[in-house]
Amino acid sequence: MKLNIAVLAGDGIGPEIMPQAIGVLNAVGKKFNHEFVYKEALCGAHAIDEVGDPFPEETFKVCMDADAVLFAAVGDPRFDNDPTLKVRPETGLLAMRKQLGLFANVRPVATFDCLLHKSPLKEEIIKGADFVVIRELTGGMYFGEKYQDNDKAYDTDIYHRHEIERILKVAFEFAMNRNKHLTVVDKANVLASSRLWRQIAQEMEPQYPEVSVDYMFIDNASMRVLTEPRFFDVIVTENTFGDILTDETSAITGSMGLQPSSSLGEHTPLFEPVHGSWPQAAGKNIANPMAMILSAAMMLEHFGLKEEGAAIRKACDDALENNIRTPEIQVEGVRSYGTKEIGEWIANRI
Ligand code: GGG
Repeated sequence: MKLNIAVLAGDGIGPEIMPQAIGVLNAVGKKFNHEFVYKEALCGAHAIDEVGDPFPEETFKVCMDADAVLFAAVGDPRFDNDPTLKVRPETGLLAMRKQLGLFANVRPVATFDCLLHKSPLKEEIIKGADFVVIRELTGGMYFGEKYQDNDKAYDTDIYHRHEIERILKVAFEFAMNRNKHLTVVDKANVLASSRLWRQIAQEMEPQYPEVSVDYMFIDNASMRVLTEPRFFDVIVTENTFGDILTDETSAITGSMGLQPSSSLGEHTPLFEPVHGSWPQAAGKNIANPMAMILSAAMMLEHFGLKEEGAAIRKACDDALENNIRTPEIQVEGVRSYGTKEIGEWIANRI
């Protein structure tokens, strides 16, 4: 198979973790006889610095022409402390999702047996946890009308029926292909937008009679993912709740550096780690490249390359089992490995 891949390394640790994913993909290409063609493009703070736009038109074209986008992360503290700035690295991320129509962000949460003790949660609670969070990605407060002056500010949490229906369809279908249990997470006791989500989910239930559906408020869900993670199979939720909930679930996996994701929708699918750009770690060769590498595995699986995806997952498991780990998940007293060394180890293991 030939895949044209748009490569958006972005900011912070992005330019360090991206080459590791590419090294692993090259090893997969060699072993399984596939051709992966990469085209790099600018996004985030780098793109603002170079062309004044965090998601330039040229990058959009590269993404649209590609079969898949591999994206690392955006964000730069230079843009964080001036509340009046309208152009930020993150506005590029939102523009990218909107312009590519990437409305469904799929974030799997699973444990690694050898890392159970690294979680701040009790092993007997998290062992065997395996669920997927489907986060709506192009609506809600992130995109609703905003206003800000010195005395007042607001964000509008707006959802339209068609946006809710299409993400719920993705979630029901995921549930059909898993353990047929869907949890709709909302705040329907307070928010009108949540009540519309709940109403539409209830209308759709009869189309999926095999799926058992429950409804949970976000505050309760935030607690239950940590106290009873095995309860969940597929969670579907709106943009902001999904962002927060999936950072929280890194407590289950043991590190933010282990959570990959895919973003699916109308145009080119995109694959990215859940974590951000971690600017404090940039240039130090300490960032965990596994979420980026596992995002590449999700990309291959999306195109039906199951064996190839499994080979990457197995190589990552082997690295963790052999203590080839970055500092945040390393066993006490054992030397930890750098971003580059881990990437190379995994690529050699393919
Ligand atoms: N790889 C994800 C990333 O770059 N995250 C930075 C960020 O600003 N995230 C907000 C969001 O995902 O909505």
